[in-house]
Amino acid sequence: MLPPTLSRALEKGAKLIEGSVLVITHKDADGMLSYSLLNHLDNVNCMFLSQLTDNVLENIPMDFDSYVFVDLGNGFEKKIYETFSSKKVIILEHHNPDIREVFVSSKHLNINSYLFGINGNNEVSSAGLSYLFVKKKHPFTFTKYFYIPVAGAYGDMQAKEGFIGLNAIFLNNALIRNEIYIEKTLSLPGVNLKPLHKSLKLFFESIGIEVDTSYILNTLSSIGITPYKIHNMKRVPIKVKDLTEDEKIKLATHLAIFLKDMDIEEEFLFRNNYVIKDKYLIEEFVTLVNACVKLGKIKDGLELIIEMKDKYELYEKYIRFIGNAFNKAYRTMKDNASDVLMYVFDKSELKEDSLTGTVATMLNSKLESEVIIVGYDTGEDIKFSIRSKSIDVGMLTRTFCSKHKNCYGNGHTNAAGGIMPKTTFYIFVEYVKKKISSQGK
Ligand SMILES: [Mn+2]
Repeated sequence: MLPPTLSRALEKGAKLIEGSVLVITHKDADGMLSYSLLNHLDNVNCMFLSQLTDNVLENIPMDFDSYVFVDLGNGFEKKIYETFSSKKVIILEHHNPDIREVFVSSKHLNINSYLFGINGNNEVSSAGLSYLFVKKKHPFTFTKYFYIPVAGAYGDMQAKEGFIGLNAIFLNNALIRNEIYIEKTLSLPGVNLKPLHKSLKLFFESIGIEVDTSYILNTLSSIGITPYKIHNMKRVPIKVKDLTEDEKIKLATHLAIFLKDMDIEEEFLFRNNYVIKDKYLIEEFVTLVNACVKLGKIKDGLELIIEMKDKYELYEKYIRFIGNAFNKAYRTMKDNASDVLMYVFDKSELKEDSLTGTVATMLNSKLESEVIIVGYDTGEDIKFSIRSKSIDVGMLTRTFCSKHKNCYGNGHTNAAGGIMPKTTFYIFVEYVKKKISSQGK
């Protein structure tokens, strides 16, 4: 159930926003999903930011009637209010505010989930708040798109232990309306995004077995699966989605026998997966949304999210976009056993400052270390993303930023980020290391 206080605030917000609207959102999957919902308001323009700072705030165009800050704005409430004092402003946030202060006026509304007793770390995403907001604005016509807040929660890694709170309500509604169904699928990494032989290689690696590509290709042929197909007169590797039901059964049977011979539990082979609109597995949907927004392809993002158009080709592009940078960081970090690992890219190595988050998430899943920090050197500042498996890096980042000049940072328990002057950034890294070692890790 929606807390009545939140319901009233959303209602107030729906009445407040009018005329031309500028949506200012975060350049990640949850931010893009939020925009796809807020785009259902009338007369909407958008702006994607990888990080809000005083400077960025001052450069936001002033010629709109209303402003919606979504997935960002936490910590900037006062500043936003001062900058847009004559405008109508709503902040839709799920980042933990340090001060439980409401910052409200007749023109300014701060809808941060925490102010309404909702944990923004795992109970609701920005896409969730955006859904509820648009629903208040168009209560009778806005009846679909429950899958979008579900994807937003997944994108913000809120569903690691299942969907809870408002996220669970969105999921139930999506299931009831058949926007999402649960399917048992082969548990292969990168399923449908990577070539089948690569997925299989990663699968074997995940259970500690090194096999070479030719072995996998031969095995596939030997059980009657052709690992390549002809597409546009070219020979391209197949993906799991290209397999017929019959071939899937053949492959699953073969893998099951293989695992049995190796004394490995068969459960490894299948898992429950959420399928969105009969088309995308939730993880690939979110990856593709992320690819669209990071590549600056907002129109493709909307076509993907709202119309379920096929955007698989953008994944290849995205991988080329980040692949080299990821490999470089991974190579330098992989043999280092420290608790805190850091890599700072310069402008020639990483094409976009908003990619630090993606690279950090990828490194965090591949490396054992407690904390991963990935920076981007802008010349004066370091824009960074920080990931951890068990430490509240959001709190660490916010605490540090509140005590140091010209530092901006925000985040959730396992994922945070910000921007700092270079010298302060290295102090921050030491601060994180000290915090980790004092926890006896
Ligand atoms: Mn978010």
